[in-house]
Amino acid sequence: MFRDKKVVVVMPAYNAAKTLRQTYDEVMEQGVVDSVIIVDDASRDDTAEIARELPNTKVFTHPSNLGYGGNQKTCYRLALEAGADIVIMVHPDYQYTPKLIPAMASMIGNGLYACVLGSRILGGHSIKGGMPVWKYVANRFLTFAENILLGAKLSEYHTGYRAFSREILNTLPLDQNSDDFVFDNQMLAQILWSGYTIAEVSCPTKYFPEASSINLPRSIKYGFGCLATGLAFRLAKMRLAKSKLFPLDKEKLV
Ligand SMILES: Nc1nc2c(ncn2[C@@H]2O[C@H](COP(=O)(O)OP(=O)(O)OP(=O)(O)O)[C@@H](O)[C@H]2O)c(=O)[nH]1
Ligand SMILES: [Mg+2]
Repeated sequence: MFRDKKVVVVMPAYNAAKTLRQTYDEVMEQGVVDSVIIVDDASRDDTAEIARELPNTKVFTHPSNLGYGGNQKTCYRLALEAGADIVIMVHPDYQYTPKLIPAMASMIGNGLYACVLGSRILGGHSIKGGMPVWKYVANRFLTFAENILLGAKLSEYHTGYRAFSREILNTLPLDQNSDDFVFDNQMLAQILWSGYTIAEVSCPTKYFPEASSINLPRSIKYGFGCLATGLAFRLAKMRLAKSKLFPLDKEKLV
């Protein structure tokens, strides 16, 4: 709990057996998390079996692999059903330290922000932490392009460490988004479309052999998806094209 608010951590999991327990243990050590929801996207390893052994944890298994975005849709639906006031997504591959959970929960719980990101770029140590140089360069380029297209000023759009208020999850048309990795990007664009301010905290980066890491072909697809999202947003703002992702009745004019 943060004050009287229920804090739920969601973990979209796919072949995360090697790192799931360690991530879970550190999440619970923070002392503010009421329960964990793990959605297993038809993993080929023991992710679901390990998840079922964890206390205070709801495990949901997709019958077939839907993808990272499809997984998150289930995560947020279940978190709302569980009565969460503050929802924090932590990847079960132990790349993001759970030690930031209390800080992120308080920024949402105090009513200051409806969305907080753990940024790997802000601290300036992402390459030292093992982020491949090509990922760093792609991240910086896409972030630059998206800041222009979306009219925002974020240090990165590609982190998987995110906290949300209940209200924002109820507001966004998440079902319209992709089931693939670009879901993450579409969600941030929808948050900006709805007029919310996105907060960032710096987060150390960790890359190690057991961690899951998106490969080059999927990264390229993701990169083009991000640019397409930014363009769709800008065209919708200029009233030049309609987009289901960015409905006019949810637009906040500022
Ligand atoms: N549901 C689903 N989840 C996936 C899939 N691939 C990866 N994941 C999960 O999504 C999370 C992020 O995937 P990663 O491959 O680590 O991608 P990333 O963290 O955005 O990129 P890196 O910075 O390179 O690690 C991990 O926790 C995986 O368990 C998939 O095909 N389906
Ligand atoms: Mg990863």
